[in-house]
Amino acid sequence: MPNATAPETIVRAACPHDCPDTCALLVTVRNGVAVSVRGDPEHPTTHGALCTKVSRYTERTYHPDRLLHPLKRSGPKGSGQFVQVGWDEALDDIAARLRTIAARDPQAIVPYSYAGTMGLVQSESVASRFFHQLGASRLDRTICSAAGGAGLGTVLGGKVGMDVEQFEHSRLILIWGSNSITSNLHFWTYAQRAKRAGAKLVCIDPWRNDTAEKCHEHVQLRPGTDAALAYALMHELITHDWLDHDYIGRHTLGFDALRERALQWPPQRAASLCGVPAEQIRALARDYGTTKPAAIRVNYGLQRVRGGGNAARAIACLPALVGAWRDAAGGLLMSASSHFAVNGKALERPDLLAGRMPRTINMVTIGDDLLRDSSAAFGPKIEALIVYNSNPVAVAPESAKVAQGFAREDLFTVVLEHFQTDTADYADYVLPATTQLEHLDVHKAYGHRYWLANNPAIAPLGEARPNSRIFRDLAARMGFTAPCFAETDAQIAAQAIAADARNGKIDFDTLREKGWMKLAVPDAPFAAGGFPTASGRCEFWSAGEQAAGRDPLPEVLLPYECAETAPELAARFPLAMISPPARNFLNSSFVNVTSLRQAEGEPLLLIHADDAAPRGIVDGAMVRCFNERGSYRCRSRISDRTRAGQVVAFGIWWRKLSPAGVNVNQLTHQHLTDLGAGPCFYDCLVEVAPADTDAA
Ligand SMILES: Nc1nc2c(c(=O)[nH]1)N[C@H]1C(S)=C(S)[C@@H](COP(=O)(O)OP(=O)(O)OC[C@H]3O[C@@H](n4cnc5c(=O)[nH]c(N)nc54)[C@H](O)[C@@H]3O)O[C@H]1N2
Ligand SMILES: Nc1nc2c(c(=O)[nH]1)N[C@H]1C(S)=C(S)[C@@H](COP(=O)(O)OP(=O)(O)OC[C@H]3O[C@@H](n4cnc5c(=O)[nH]c(N)nc54)[C@H](O)[C@@H]3O)O[C@H]1N2
Ligand SMILES: [Mo]
Repeated sequence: MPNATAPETIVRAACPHDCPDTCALLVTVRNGVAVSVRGDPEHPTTHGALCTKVSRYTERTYHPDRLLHPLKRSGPKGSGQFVQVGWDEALDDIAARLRTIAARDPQAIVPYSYAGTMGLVQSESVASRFFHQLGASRLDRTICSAAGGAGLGTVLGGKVGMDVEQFEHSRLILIWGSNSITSNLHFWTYAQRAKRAGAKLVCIDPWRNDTAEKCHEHVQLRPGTDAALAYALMHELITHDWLDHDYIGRHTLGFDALRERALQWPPQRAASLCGVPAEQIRALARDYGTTKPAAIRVNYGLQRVRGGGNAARAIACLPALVGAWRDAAGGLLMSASSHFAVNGKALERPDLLAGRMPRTINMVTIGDDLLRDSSAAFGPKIEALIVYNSNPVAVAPESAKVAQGFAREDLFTVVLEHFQTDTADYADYVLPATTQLEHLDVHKAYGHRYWLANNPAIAPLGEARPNSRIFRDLAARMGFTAPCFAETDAQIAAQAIAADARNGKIDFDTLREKGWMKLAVPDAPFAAGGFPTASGRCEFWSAGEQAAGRDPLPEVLLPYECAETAPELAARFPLAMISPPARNFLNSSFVNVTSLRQAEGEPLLLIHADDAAPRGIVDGAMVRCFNERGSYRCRSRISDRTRAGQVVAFGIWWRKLSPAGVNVNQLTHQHLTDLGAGPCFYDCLVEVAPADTDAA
């Protein structure tokens, strides 16, 4: 037990989680024990406040289920039976197995990682160097934001946009495809300040989420119809001449072509597709066209459908039409990450490939890909998977296939983890990783403009090691002698911050001391154009898209699974299901933290009374939610917060902590988005029945 009178130290740290807010943390340490984690009151966007999840970070760190020793599988795949082994035994054996596979074809080895930590050191630095040197398959890390990022990139030239701190001065804020109170809490603070100062807040979302409840208006559109809505808004801006002709003339490309396309979308046409009254679209366009400054906070919720990339494109055209970028409190924010100058080449060392061009596996289709044999088109069968910073068995789509793939007896799987997740259950070796309190890192953000340092606050628990060290140790056993494998975490962190005007005078040593430092990016970065596109303009019309054989203008593409595109499927599975994040979880992280799981209760399905009644579903009943891909069980909540014809299933539960041992991804599919090859989690038709009947 910590001695309550021992002196305390305060360590500056950063929240590692995949969230736009990337908070600055102050960790209080007494006798080598982290006793509390607080938000830094001095850091503007954190302003001393943490979400319910990270304020419980010590509960997660000292959780009795933390993995503290390397484990080796002792039962059948997926059984979760393991025996404790020493690090040397584990690493020697893993290296031997990888060497044998690599001797045949290193592409049979696949890394699988995402953003369990967003730290640049503990994510893709030593790990990438290791896989590059090995010549392993590359991974396309598409599972979250690929479609939206690609769509935004065609119009603005990258993940660039407003400074979140400026939203408090906006007069109109459209919160589009985002439940900010759940997933972007620190933005909401600025939106609330704007609201108190008289701004109007509008939420554009298929269900009346917590954020919509607190906005002045809710535009409740059908999932996957955002591009049509954006075009109808453009139609109104054009026909009423609520345009900034000067800005359009100087700083945009392709207005005439966009205009022609937009005129095909009168509000009544979009209204029937979006399921929104035409009058509401007209009024929204009037607000947007006549209020200055007007800001859009668009998040990734709307790009998890077939047309997600083009939806982001269409929305990204709006600010330039009305000249909103002229004002720091106008424009749009999806992700700000391209404002940071990160030295990716130094971190990841793609030069270690030395001319080899290994194939790329898309992380969204890992289910199918694990079940493929060698072929000329695919390359070698996947023989080994090294998983870190991700829980694919829970988070990847069509999980029956993912689990089937992971269950292959001939697949060699290593999982670096904090906890025995659904994925770790399928490992041959589970390696205990350190948490953010135990390792060093450096962070950029995607929802604000500060670099942050993460100083280690405590010693690693048990035998846990940082990802960086685990890959270094493996590299040594593989005989990789490049000097970059000898670099320390602090050296790597220092390399991450590129020498670039955008980073100002930031260096890692100063950053470690101060905790956080702001980029040198202007408040209104595009007031006079200067977009990072090929033309330097906001590109309504994209030569790059045309050259790629796609529509040079934003396109309206309906979901793979909806009545218009798949009528036979819709007759059998008539309900559109979306599966947005639960407030107390961060993707599948924190599901095993008891206090947070208790707050969340159990897997819930919102269903409208008009859908529940004919199916004999009563409020609070267990229901079976199913389609051709599978079935899962959850608790029904009859609610007018969703619309008839649409159910909302909150994610992402651990399968083994859910009724029937599966989660919502049992129902989702592996089709890819129009741009960016991303997932279509919210493009999914299902049927729902009371759990005790077997009608299918
Ligand atoms: N508490 C919590 N915070 C999180 C996360 C979490 O799991 N929990 N996840 C983190 C991650 S990984 C990310 S990527 C970020 C962003 O997180 P996002 O996944 O974008 O999460 P939300 O902000 O909830 O946005 C999803 C919203 O989009 C809506 N939506 C679904 N389909 C459509 C559509 O077709 N059109 C429109 N307009 N809206 C649609 C959903 O109803 C939901 O309200 O948040 C991060 N923050
Ligand atoms: N149905 C449905 N599915 C979804 C989504 C949805 O909205 N609906 N959202 C999607 C989105 S936006 C995303 S981003 C993905 C997220 O998918 P993932 O990136 O897989 O995120 P998590 O589920 O949080 O899993 C991260 C894992 O990394 C581990 N971890 C954290 N830090 C470290 C570390 O330092 N070292 C090691 N070795 N491990 C660490 C955590 O313990 C955790 O188990 O899920 C996607 N899946
Ligand atoms: Mo995400």
